[in-house]
Amino acid sequence: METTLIILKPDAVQRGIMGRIISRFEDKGLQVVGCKLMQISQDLAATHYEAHKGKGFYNGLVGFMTSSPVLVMAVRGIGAITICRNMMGATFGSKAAPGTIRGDFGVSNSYNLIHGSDSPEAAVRELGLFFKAGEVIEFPRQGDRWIYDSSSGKAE
Ligand code: IDP
Ligand code: MG
Repeated sequence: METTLIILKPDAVQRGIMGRIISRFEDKGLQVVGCKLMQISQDLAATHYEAHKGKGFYNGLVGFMTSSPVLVMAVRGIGAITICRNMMGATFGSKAAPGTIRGDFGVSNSYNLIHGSDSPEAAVRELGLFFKAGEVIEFPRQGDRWIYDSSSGKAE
């Protein structure tokens, strides 16, 4: 089981498409185990995106992410990190494939609707940046019996 950090960026919140994006993850069988609307501070945006510091788009990125509230989510499932990245699509809305979130909902390369952790290490780090202890709740889901095949003793 993996838990990944998803951020619905200011454009997704302002455009009123949070529900449709969340539904895609729920429809897939992933579980939302943390969720809150928040205004990202300059410091938090800088820490979150520190790997991009110095790049041409960095100042614009930090400005965008702090310009209006975001919805942060912890999303859980077997292979959730890769599954979510694939569902998000390529970074640029102009290039993202149809069927992906970025491919279906946007055309912009910087206003690309969604962030998702790109590795297990990044997920742990980023979940720790955005959620306090107790804000991510790993609760059993009734429907998991029909989401995963556990007949071999191991959910898959
Ligand atoms: P990712 O979000 O698909 O992981 P990254 O390369 O990690 O993509 O870039 C982080 C974010 O920075 C992107 O989601 C996008 O909002 C922005 N970004 C990346 N490259 C560019 C660019 O060339 N122009 C404008 N914005 C960019
Ligand atoms: Mg990235």
